[in-house]
Amino acid sequence: MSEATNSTQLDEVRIGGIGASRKRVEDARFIRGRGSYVDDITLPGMLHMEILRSPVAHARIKSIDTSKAWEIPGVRLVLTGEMAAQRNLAWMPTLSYDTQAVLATDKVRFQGQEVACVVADDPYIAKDGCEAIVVEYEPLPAVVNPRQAMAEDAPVIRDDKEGQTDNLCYSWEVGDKEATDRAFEQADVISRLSLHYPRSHPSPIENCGAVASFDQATENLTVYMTTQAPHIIRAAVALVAELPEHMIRIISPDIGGGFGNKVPVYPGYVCAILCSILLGKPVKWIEDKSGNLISTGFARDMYFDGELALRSDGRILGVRFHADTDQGAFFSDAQPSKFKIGLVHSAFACYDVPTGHITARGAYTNKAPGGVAYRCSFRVTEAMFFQERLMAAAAVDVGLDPAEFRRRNLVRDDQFPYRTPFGFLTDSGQYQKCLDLGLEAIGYDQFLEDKEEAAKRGRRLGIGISTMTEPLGAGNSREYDILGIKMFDSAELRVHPTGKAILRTGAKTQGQGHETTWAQIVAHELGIPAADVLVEEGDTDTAPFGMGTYASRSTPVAGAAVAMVSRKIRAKARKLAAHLLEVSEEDIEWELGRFYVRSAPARGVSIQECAAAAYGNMPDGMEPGLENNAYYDPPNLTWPFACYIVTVEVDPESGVWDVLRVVAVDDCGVRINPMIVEGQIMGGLTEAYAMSNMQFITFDADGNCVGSNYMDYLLPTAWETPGFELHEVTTPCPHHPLGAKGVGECAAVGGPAAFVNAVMDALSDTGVRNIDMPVLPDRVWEAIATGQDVS
Ligand code: MCN
Ligand code: CUM
Repeated sequence: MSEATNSTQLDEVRIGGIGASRKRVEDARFIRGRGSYVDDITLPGMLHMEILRSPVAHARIKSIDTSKAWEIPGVRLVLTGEMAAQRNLAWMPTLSYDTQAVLATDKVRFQGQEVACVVADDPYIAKDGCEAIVVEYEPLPAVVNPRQAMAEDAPVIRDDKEGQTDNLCYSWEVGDKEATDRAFEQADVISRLSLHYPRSHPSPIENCGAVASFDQATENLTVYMTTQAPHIIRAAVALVAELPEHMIRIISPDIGGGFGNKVPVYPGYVCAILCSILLGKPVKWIEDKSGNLISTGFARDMYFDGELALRSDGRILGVRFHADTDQGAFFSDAQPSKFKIGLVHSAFACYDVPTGHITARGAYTNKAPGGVAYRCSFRVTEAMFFQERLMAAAAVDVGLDPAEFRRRNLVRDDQFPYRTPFGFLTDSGQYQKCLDLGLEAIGYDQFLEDKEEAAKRGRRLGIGISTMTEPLGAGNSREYDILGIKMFDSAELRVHPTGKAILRTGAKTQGQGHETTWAQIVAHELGIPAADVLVEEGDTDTAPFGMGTYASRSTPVAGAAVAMVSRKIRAKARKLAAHLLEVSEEDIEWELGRFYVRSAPARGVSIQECAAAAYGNMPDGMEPGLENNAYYDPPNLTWPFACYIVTVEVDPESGVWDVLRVVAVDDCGVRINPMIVEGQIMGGLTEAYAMSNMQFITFDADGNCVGSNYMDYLLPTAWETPGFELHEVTTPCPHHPLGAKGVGECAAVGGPAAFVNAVMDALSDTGVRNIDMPVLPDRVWEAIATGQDVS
C-alpha cells in the first residue's frame, strides 16, 4: 500500500489532466504519414468503383447505353439507376425526411449528380468505363436561385414527388408576430439590412470514400467509410436494408478533416455497398476533388431581409427577419432538430431582445443538396452573421458606437438562465467582460483616434466587432433526434489489472484531438495518467452506441459521458479501497489518484492498486472487473460566447483590404486542453477569414457549377492568413459535469461578420451598407466608386 500523504497529491497538469496543454497523441502518426485513412484500406480481391456524374444541371434522361463500358476488359459491373431500382435503391430516404436519388433514373437535377457507376479491377479502368457510358439528355431549364425557384413560372424540379407542384421545400415561422409588430410601431429608429450568405464548402483535405465488403457466406457487411457518425450510418443501413445491426459493421478509420462534409449519407456510399453485395467482393470508392466540391455537403446559401426596432437610446425593442434558403435538389440536411431550418432562431440569443418574429422558406433548386454542413450547428453560422451585420448597421443608424451599442443590449450576467424570444434557454456567460477584454486587447479607443488621423491622409482604416453566443452540443433528447434516435452520447471505460485503461466513445474525431482530450478527462477524474489511457472511436463493433461528432457536441455530450463513466469506476474503486484499507467506505476520502483513510491520511491506496484488486483481491460478493459505460443525455445545449474584433486597412484605389489585427475572446467554459482549444479557434478564424474574402461557388444561368476546383475555390494558406491574438474568459457551464462548453465551431460561426464589419466600417463615409461575401477587391472598389451596396 502506498504511504503517500495529502502533501504529495498528484499534480493534475503533470499527469495530463484537465487544463494540461498536452501534445496531441494522434499527431505522432499523422505527421509521420502513418495515419490509416479509408484509402489506405486494402482488402483481398478488392475492386474499384467510379461514379459517372451528370454534366448538366437539369435534364430528362432519355436513355443510358452501358454496352461499351461492359466491353472494356477489367470492368466487372456497370450499375445504373434502373438496376438499383430493382433492389429498391434508386432512391434513398434522407435524414430530413425527403428522398434523394442514389442514381438518376427519370431526370438529373444538378450538375455532378450521380448517374451510373462502374466497378473494375482498378480505378483507371473504372474511369474509362464511366467515359464509355452514353447518356442521352433532354435539357430542361435550370433554376439556381431559391427566390427564382419559388417564382410562379419556375420549372418544377421535384416532379418525382407526388403532389409537389412547385419548388417550395418548406416554410416555417417562429416567434410572436403581433408583439413584434407592436415593437416596430413603438420604435424610434428602424434599421434594415438585406444580404446573402453565399454557398460555401467544407473542403476537407481528404475526400469522401468507402470500402464496402459484403461477405456472401455470412451475409455480413463491413464498411470502412469517411463518416463523422458511424452508428447513425449503421442504423440507417439496418433500416433501409432490413438487416440486423449485428450483421453490419461500420468502421470510420482516421479522417482527414470532416468540417461537416462527412455527416451526410452520400449516394457514393450506397453504390459501393450495393456493388459489393452484387459482386460479393470488396469495393472501394474514393471520390476525387471535383466530385467532392461539386456534389457533397454544401453549406449556407441563404438570403436574409430583416430589421431591428430600436429606441433612441439604442435599446433593441424587437427583431424580425425573413430568410430564403437554397436546399439544392434534395432536402438532405443531416441535422437533429425538429426545425427544418435548423437553429437559425438562435439569432440574437446574446442580446436582451424582448420579442421577435422569423419567417423562412426553403426552396429546391438545380444545385447539389446541402445546407447545414460546414462547421456550423445547423444554420447558426448564417444566423450569427446576419445578426452581427445587422447590429453593425443598426449602430450606425442609431448613432452609437458599435461597441457601446452592443454593451447596452448584451444579456447581463445576472439574467441567466436567459430565455430568448425564440424559445432557447441560454445557460451562462459573462458577455460584457468578454467584450471589454476584446476592446482593451485591440486598443479600441486608440484605434478610433488612429483611424481619424489616417482618414485625414486619405487612408481608410476600419474596425469590426462580432459578439455572439451559439447553441453547441446537440442535443438534449427531448428536442433532438435523428431517425427517431435521441441525441445522447456514450463512453465505455475498461481499466485493466495494471491500472492502464481503454476508453471508447460514440463520438468520432476527424482532427479535433479526441484521442488526446478524452484521456485527460479520465486523468482528471481518476488520476490515471493520460498517457495510460488509450482512446478509440469509430468502430460500431467495439464503440458504445453514440450519435457521432458534429455540432461541437463531442465535449458537451460524449465528453460528459467520459466524466460520468469515470465516476462510476471511481465509485467501485472506492469499495475496493475500503476493502484493501479495512475500513468502511464512509471513512474514505479521495484525492486525485488515491483513496485514503480520513483519520489517517498516510494510509491510502492508489487507483492502480484498486484496479489490481478488482481482478485479484475483491471483497466477498463483489463482481470482479473494473469496467463500465455511461450514456449521457444533456439537459440543455451549451452556450459558449465569443467576441471577435478585426482591424483592416482598405486601399481606396484598388479595393484590396489587408487585415491589421484579429483579437478573439472565447468563453467555452472550462477548457480541457487549452492548446487544442486555441487550435480550434485559430482554425475557425482561418475559415472565417477565407469565407469573408476569397471563397465562393457560383452557378451560371444553366446551372453549371463555377468553382469546383482549387484554382477557383480558394483555400487559405499560411501566406495570406493573418495572425490571431487569443484571449480567454471562463464561465463554467452550469449543467455539464466538467463545466465545459463546445468550442469547435465558434470562430467559424462568429468570425466572418467581424471581417466584413471591419471593411464596412472603413467605408462608413460612403453610405454603403453592405457588400456580400466574399468581399473581393472589385466589389469593394465598386462600392467606393458608386456609393451603392454590392451583392
Ligand atoms: N475542447 C476542450 N475544452 C472545451 C471544449 C473543447 O479541450 N471546453 C477540445 C475537445 O476535447 C476536442 C476539441 O476541443 O478535442 C473540439 O471539441 P468540441 O468543441 O467538443 O467539438 P467536437 O469535438 O464535437 O468537434 C466538432 C467540431 C465541428 S462540428 C466541426 S465541423 C469541426 C471542428 O470541430 N471540424 C473539424 N473542428 C475541426 N477541427 C479539425 N481539425 N478537423 C475538423 O474536421
Ligand atoms: Cu455542421 S459542420 Mo460540424 O457540425 O460537423
